[in-house]
Amino acid sequence: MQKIAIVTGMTGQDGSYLTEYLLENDYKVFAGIRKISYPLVHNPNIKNIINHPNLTISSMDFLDSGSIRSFVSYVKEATVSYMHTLGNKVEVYNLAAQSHVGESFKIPSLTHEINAVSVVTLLQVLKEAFRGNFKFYQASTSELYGNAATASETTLSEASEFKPTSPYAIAKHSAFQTVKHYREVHGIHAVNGILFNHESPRRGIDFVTRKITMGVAEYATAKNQSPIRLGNIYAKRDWGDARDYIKAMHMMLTAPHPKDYVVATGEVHSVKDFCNLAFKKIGIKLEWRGEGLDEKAMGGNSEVLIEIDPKFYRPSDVEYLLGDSSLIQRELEWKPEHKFKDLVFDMVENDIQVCKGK
Ligand code: NAP
Ligand code: F7E
Repeated sequence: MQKIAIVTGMTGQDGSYLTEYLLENDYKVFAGIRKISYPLVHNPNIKNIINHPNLTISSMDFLDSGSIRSFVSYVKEATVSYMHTLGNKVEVYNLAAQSHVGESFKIPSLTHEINAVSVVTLLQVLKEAFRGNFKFYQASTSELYGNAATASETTLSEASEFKPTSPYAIAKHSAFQTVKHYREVHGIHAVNGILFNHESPRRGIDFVTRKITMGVAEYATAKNQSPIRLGNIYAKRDWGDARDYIKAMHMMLTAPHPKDYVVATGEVHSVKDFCNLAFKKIGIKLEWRGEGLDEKAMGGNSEVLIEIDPKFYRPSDVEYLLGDSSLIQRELEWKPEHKFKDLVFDMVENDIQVCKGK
């Protein structure tokens, strides 16, 4: 029986790893991408798969509902012969989003359109095209909790309260409810993966982890010796490895019953911890001096390696996110394989190779 998957957001961090994983597992994958993405052949995330015979790439932009309709209709036509097999359902992984929380404060309407409204359109179009013959994974997020845990520093689970505090989180909260609606009212196998932060060498350059590892690599290769400028270095996150998290997405869609799960490591670190470890990889022990906007990290010969820049503060930030993923570990036997230190070192090493042009 041919397994079919639709992936949105294939050019991004998670979409590229997930598509690779599905192709390795004998899926035929249909990816909807926006053509304004920079030329696909130059996108390092997808260089391993771009010419794969089981991958079909089509144009689809969440800001154009007609393109969502055409894309789904194209996949329906292309897969109609496979769909006659009883029990064969298309697996849809909805990963496309305006995924930058800080940016969402500057472009709230666009963020809402892409992250919330498009999810309604996509689900409705899929329901019309495939009736009940599809399963739906929604890339939900720990940002839904907002600062629910900050004061008490508690662990967040499926039972914890959502208190979204950014336009990004508000839009993702709306999408979360939409998915629940299609599951409960229309009987679709539709699930929300409540994923805590996850990183990799393919992380977008504007997210704090990659910004730090690229800054360290530029320093190590003498490409750029100016200080890395950061915002809130006291924010704490439960950082996992994207290569573990995409497996959780697949497990959720192939599980017998649709359910929302938290995916997290259960370990928390501050942005400052991340900086210390990233510089340790190149043999530098940071020395922190000063407070507030004057806080700086110095290297061995007293040169400034990190500075604070209020430009990177957000109107409201989520200070503390630590997840409890015991439900998915118990019910679906998912577990995080990669350790935090290995992730940080891997990202620095990868960026050193990028800086050397390899
Ligand atoms: P990412 O690297 O930023 O990828 C986002 C993807 O969405 C890209 O392929 C991007 O395409 C696509 N996209 C953006 N706007 C679009 C539009 N208007 N129409 C169609 N596609 C569009 O994000 P990620 O880190 O892989 O995250 C994947 C998903 O998980 C996102 O929904 C994110 O919100 C969610 N999430 C991420 C994390 C995390 O820690 N990484 C945690 C929880 C949830 P272009 O290449 O054209 O820009
Ligand atoms: O920020 C602080 C910033 O942008 C992490 C997305 O994948 O995970 C991600 O959202 C923390 C925040 O990720 C800088 O204020 C300090 O407290 O790397 P980030 P995020 O906002 O946690 C969630 C789960 C998602 O769903 C999102 O899609 O780091 N921070 N200085 C900084 N952040 C950035 N970006 N840049 C700085 O210079």
